[in-house]
Amino acid sequence: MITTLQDKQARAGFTLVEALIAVSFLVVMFMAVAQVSSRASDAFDEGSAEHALSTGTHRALERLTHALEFANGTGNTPMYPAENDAVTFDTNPSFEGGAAHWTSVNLLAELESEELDDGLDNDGDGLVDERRVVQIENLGAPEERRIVLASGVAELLEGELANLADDNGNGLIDEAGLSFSCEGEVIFVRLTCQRRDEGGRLLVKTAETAVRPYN
Ligand SMILES: [Ca+2]
Ligand SMILES: [Ca+2]
Ligand SMILES: [Ca+2]
Ligand SMILES: [Ca+2]
Repeated sequence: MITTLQDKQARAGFTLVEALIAVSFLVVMFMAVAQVSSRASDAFDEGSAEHALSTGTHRALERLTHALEFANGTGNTPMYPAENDAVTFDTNPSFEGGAAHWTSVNLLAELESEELDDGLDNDGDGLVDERRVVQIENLGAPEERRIVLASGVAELLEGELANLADDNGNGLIDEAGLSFSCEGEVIFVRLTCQRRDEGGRLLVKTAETAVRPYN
């Protein structure tokens, strides 16, 4: 078979077109893969931020519950206001020297260290006037101990506005992001925590539990 110069040129031209198509196809494929994996990693970031928030909120509530379980009514008078954002009680007596020594415990929410109660995000974490939950043992004594149980705690419980009305329909008016209430010997604890995900979206998690102290 005789191949003319024209044929050779045509074949070479066709090969070049093929190569261009193949390269374009590869570029498109690569971009599609990159986009999918970027979307997947966004979803993963979002999912892991939500998971961390949920885990942190439940863990904090568990630790609050655990502290309250050992609250003792036979030490100093326990203070369980009907509705409040803080509780104080005595726990863990030691009997050194024959007399009972109690550990006083305060459970409360306070502003995070760089945050002011001014409607602004002072510490630049994307949350406004956020609190942290602290367990303070022996407040004011030399052996005072502070344990942070949760951070990013909302000023008000989820769904609540500061308007003297019960916006979230739980029977409490303008309750705080950490809220306690009592019914008989049962203490109800509610907690709303927040954080921003990688994309800046506000994530909110609320958990609630009830506890009856042993004593
Ligand atoms: Ca803040
Ligand atoms: Ca602030
Ligand atoms: Ca309410
Ligand atoms: Ca309200």
